[in-house]
Amino acid sequence: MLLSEEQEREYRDRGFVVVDSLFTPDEVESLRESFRRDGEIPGEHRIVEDDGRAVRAVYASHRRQPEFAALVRHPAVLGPVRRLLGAEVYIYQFKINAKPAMGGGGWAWHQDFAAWRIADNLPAPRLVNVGVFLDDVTEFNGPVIFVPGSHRAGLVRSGRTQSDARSAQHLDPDDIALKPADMVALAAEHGMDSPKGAAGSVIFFDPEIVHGSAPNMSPFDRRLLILTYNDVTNEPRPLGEPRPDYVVCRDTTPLRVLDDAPVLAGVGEAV
Ligand code: HL5
Ligand code: SIN
Ligand code: MN
Repeated sequence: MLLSEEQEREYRDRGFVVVDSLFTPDEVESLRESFRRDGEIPGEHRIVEDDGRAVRAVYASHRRQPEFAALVRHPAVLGPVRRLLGAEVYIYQFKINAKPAMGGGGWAWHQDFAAWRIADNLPAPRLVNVGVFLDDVTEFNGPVIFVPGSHRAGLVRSGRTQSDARSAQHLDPDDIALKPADMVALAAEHGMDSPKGAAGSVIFFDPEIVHGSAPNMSPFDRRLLILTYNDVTNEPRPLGEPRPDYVVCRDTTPLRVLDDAPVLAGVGEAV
């Protein structure tokens, strides 16, 4: 399974492309169930909102839940990613941003590669992000907003922009947030776009595209799963202690496509 030429062109030009309803409602339900199970497991990999209670994000679920282990090797995801990068790939990061109804927090304007360069000394932006909608995404529940084409100019800022880390476990977009003046200029040049769609839709997006999202004040959850694949030859070269394996996976073994359906029904192995 691959993207069409037009979809591939859109990814390169605009920095993201949406594939509607790539996964069926049954597959989505299986992933949600898996997330419910995984969300119960305490540990550092589970990041909470500032109130100390609601779950903000959960990392590395593909290490604990077979459905997610299968998802990372799903042909509809891994096929396009390998093609976009023209390389063998492994999972650099796996996270689910929970953004629950009635108060799930927002994510500041940022570029992902800035975080990975600062925190992991990652050599190049040779990655592809894959966002999987676990809920219907609408204008109400805090969709991700992209600045189309902003990936083409590289990093806007390369250092931390906030000195107090918001999270002890990972770099929060707050720590590398773009400045208001950056956003004024970027929006004037490129405009903005926020893909909406049914649960099961997927966004492929560039590691250097500027993006962020507002809090979720709606009564609808907005769970977003994000898989980040890295070119196996682009290993991080941490200057100090490497970050925990649940934030930045160390296993760089090239992923092989699982070719049998139903791959999301729990037949995968941990990766
Ligand atoms: N939380 C990630 C990390 O690597 C970085 C963010 O959206 C990706 C900016 O710590
Ligand atoms: C992100 O940048 O990782 C996430 C944005 C979001 O979940 O809205
Ligand atoms: Mn991001």
